[in-house]
Amino acid sequence: MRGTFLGSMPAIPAMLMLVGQIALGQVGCSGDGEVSPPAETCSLSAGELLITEVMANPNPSDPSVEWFEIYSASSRAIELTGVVLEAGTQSNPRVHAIPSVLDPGIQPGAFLVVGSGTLGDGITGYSWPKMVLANDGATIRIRCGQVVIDEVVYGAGAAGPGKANQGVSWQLSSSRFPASGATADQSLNDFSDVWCLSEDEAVFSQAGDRGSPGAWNRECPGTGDCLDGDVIRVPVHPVAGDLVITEVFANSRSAFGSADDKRKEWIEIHALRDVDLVGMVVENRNGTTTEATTKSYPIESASCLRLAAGSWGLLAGSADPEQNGHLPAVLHAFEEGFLPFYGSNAEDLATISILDANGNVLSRAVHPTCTEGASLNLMPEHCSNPPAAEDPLNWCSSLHTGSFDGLGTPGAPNAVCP
Ligand SMILES: [Ca+2]
Ligand SMILES: [Ca+2]
Ligand SMILES: [Ca+2]
Repeated sequence: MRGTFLGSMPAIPAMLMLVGQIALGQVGCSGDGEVSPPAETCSLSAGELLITEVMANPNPSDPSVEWFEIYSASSRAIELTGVVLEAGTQSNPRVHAIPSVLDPGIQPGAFLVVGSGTLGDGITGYSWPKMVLANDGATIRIRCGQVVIDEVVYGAGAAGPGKANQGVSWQLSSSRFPASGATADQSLNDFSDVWCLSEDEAVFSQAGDRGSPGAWNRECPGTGDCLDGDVIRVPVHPVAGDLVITEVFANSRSAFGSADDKRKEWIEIHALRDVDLVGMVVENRNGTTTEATTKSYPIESASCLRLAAGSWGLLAGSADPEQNGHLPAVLHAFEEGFLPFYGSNAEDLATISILDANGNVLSRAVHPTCTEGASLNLMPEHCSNPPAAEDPLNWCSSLHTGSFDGLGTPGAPNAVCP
């Protein structure tokens, strides 16, 4: 039956008994697919089921089987009787209620493909022959009564996945799947950056359609996901109060040469919670006002740049000890080097801010001018108190030796101020 229409075949309930087949035929819809509100009731919560893949424009040389994939993020086996499926534009959706006689159920962590035709061997599916997934875009929705379990709006200009490409599905990045049994937010698949066009080999179509119906998706590049060891995952972005800027080495002259060396300057950040620094921005300001000179350094990396709670991370102009003054391990080195401001005379203040991708300030240091070859060191008693770093009186010039070629405690707890 692979690759063939079965729309004229009778006895569809029997078809659905076939393991691993999407069957075609009448499954309780009538007319154009509109149904009355189901007599049978369901019991589901938002996010228990998620729409994870959409094939709206299959290759026409194959039977035009459109489908979408559902993943169960629930911790329980779910009965689908009475669940309402909608697909189509907001103004004219096709609506279908799953009757008890055809309820396929879905186990935790399992997939169910809802299709308008036959897919292929080994694919667990549910047939909704009247389903239409418009190529240009539409809303796919799963409802239980008036509760929206999940919905995805796709198409050109939509918030979610884009316009359908012929013969290629849109798939939610596997890195964005919640663990089975975890509480899922049905909005997690609402945005385009977590979807990508499938690059899977055909697993269901003789015409070479690409997708993974009923099987795990792959990881999408460019979703803002990051590498943590061998694992690609969603970064844990810090929020205000998670980070303290605890040390600044902004005046590398004298100790290392006659001018500041952009490879030898650094700042230290202390984390109060497990966070990732990828995607954040360091903003250095000469002075304390917005009118003053400002230079931004985006923290760009394939790595998550995890900074564990209680640890001290270095952001520097180089990761090479031979170049950076023999610093200990650097969490992130800026490709263009790094030159925090230090002020040209004793009255000058400088400001360093850690911003998130939207420009919100997560942490800020306002410090006095730096001595040549020595770091400015936030007093140890203030290193877990983010606002304290904004008071220049809480900083002192470090006298600590032995950690690198200058004076300071890079990557380690701060020294007591003299
Ligand atoms: Ca959604
Ligand atoms: Ca899939
Ligand atoms: Ca330190």
